[in-house]
Amino acid sequence: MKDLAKRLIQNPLLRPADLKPSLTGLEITCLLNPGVFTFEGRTWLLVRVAERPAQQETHISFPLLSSTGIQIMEIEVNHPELIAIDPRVINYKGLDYLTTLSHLRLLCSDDGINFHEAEGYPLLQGENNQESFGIEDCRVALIDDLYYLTYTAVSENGVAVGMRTTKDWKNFRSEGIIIPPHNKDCAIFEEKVNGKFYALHRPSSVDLGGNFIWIAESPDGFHWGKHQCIIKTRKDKWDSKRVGAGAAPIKTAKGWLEIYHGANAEHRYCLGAFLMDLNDPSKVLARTDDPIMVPTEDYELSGFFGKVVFTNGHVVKGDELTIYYGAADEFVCAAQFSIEEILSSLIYADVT
Ligand code: MAN
Repeated sequence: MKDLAKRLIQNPLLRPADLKPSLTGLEITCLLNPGVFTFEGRTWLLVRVAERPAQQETHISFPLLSSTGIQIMEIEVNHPELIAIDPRVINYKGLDYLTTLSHLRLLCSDDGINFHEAEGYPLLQGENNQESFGIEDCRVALIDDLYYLTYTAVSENGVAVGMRTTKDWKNFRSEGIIIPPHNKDCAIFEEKVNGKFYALHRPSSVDLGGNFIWIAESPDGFHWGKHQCIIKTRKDKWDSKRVGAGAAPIKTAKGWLEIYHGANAEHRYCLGAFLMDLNDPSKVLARTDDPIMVPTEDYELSGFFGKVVFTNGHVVKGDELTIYYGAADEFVCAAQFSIEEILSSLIYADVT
């Protein structure tokens, strides 16, 4: 299927071998799903780095954070109580675990293409028992002079939205879990609307409801309420199984434009877009019928988890939208779009 993305010829911009593991004994398995922001005139990525020990044929092993540091869990591949059918998650003795432990790493660039690790900036790791399986897929929103980081905080208690704030990327304040499990894909609008903060997020219910996008309001950016479901999965389409917001919505004359991911039952992740009312973002005005980006390149089709394009960060310059995205859950890539072209592909009817 044709899509609207102009992929950079330099893709993949980053591969696991490009960075050093955070600890001796671990390997970087995946670099993926970066948050993106501009700071001191440069483009920055907050890359998700997923690590685990080198795997042996006889055992599955992965790191966990505990109060005493990183511990390695090792399970025999033939263990009768092990279910290992998804490369990302396993079930052992009835409990779910992730196969890698993720932290977030800061990389910067003068041209938006060549990124290097910035010296003197910390890496961001899970900090407490709500983050013991790692922190993932961080969105960055700049409001006034404060950066709001919203990320997926994973632990045995579930998958939740954690928040940290910073002004200088050296000192961070933990704001704790702002939305409890099961929830992820939280993107805060970078401007208040009628004096209120707004955020998109994605609760999941296994038995009733679905993996739908919701919107919430807040008086201060930390306490969220008035939740409403605004975008649902669509039967038999590319986004039939789950949908989730990308980065902060883009303000256009026609409304707030959101790039989102959608997956089908075969776990193929594509990107689409929808448009929210400028004065009341809980009103969805339009949505793309077809995806605007589909995994088609080799680096998107095969990797740690193939057939995935997943974005949670971008840079806007006039009509040019550069999205940074995780490809096949293993590489960091970039692609450019025309915002006008995305707006023209929206359908103004039957949007949920
Ligand atoms: C989930 C998350 C993402 C990941 C996709 C595709 O939505 O774990 O981090 O990129 O699945 O595997």
